Amino acid sequence: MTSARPAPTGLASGARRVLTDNWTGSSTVPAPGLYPHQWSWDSAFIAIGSRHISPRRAQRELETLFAAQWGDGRIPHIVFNPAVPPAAYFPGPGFWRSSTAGAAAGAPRGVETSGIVQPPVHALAALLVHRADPRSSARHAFLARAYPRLAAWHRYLTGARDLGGGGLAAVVHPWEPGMDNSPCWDAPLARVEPAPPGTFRRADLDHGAASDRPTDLDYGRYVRLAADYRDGGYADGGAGSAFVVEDPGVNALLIASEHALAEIAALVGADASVHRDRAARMTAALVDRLWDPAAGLFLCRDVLGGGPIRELSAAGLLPLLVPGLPHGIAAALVRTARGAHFGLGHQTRLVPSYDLLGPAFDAARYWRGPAWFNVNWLLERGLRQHGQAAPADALRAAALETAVASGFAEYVDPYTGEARGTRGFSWTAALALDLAV
Ligand code: 2M8
Repeated sequence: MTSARPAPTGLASGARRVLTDNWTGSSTVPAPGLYPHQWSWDSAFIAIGSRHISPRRAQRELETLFAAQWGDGRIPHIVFNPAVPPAAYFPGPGFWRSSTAGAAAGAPRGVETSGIVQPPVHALAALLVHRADPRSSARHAFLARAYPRLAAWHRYLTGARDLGGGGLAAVVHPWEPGMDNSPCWDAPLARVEPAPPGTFRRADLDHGAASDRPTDLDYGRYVRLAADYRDGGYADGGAGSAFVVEDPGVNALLIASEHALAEIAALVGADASVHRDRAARMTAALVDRLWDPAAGLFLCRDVLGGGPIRELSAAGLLPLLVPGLPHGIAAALVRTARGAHFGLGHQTRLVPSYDLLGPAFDAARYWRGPAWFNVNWLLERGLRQHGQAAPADALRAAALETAVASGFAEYVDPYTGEARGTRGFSWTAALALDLAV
């Protein structure tokens, strides 16, 4: 229990219903229709919530994802369900062709996956799932089996993905940081020649309003980047990649997860100091490379373009989650969150994904302004960690009310809380449940 105010009526039963309806027997879809497979960071957030319903089910959620890990350590961003018709989602297994195109990178043979990754929230999720029921966790050797998977995952991100050479993990596709059409990607994406419109069919528009989704031009560029990565055998570090970005959200989650991995290591009798040392080194690199004192925010860095991307994204607030963040920087982040760009606690119901005053702000369009529940859950946790109990309590109450009132929407208008995107969205339900208990 994090605050005295009770959760809104119907929250727990509604959230449980969403998570039960979206459970396939081995994992949970983000939402039927729009997202009919297993997504990586969705499953981490879902496990954080479903541990309150069934710790064993939360363990299974993560184990199903880990079973699709590649030999080089990457955890793919989608694990495809073979029972779902190929045309139901684009790009599907026939596009990624992981088991053949990813063979050199160690893609598994028995399951089809995408070849890119998503933010590494998994060690944090695994630790929280373990804590929900340590006896069930021990009985199933959950942490003992998860630890080598998670260690290999972090080695991949800090090794092959240190494409900028400065000690941070880089992303090679806008889908990797999970904030698909963030205005932060506009400049680096402008260098990418889009795949011609007639060469693919957007299944997402069968389920979502075009005005809530990325544009066709965005999709053309997403397809080009993914196809080029695939055609290069999903190898990292070649000359071919046209999009290489260091994102503060991805790296903050990696550092927070590295701290969690240190705790997991201690629990399974492995060396925790490797993880603590790496977390400290990455925290220094994060501050050194991405902190912008004038903006009072962490900025993305365009590795190929050679400089900071001057767009203010909620990803730049996520380092609040980093335990060892210098005090002055944490205080500046709180000021920025409460200021005119993000409006925490006065102008907005929930923190928007992008700068309220930014030229590209759009309250309806996906990651270009709407508020997302995972981002707000992470910020609530970060605020609390840095001693900001009052704004954390207020954010928690707003998230709970908005989750129920919106029908557990995928995202909402940050000012009004009006539902956007799909409804009955799994991580909204899961994280609301986690905030409520
Ligand atoms: C969205 O991304 C997928 C591609 O990965 C899509 O638009 O089809 C993003 O919101 C991403 O963060 C999320 O994990 C995924 C599934 O919920 O949907």
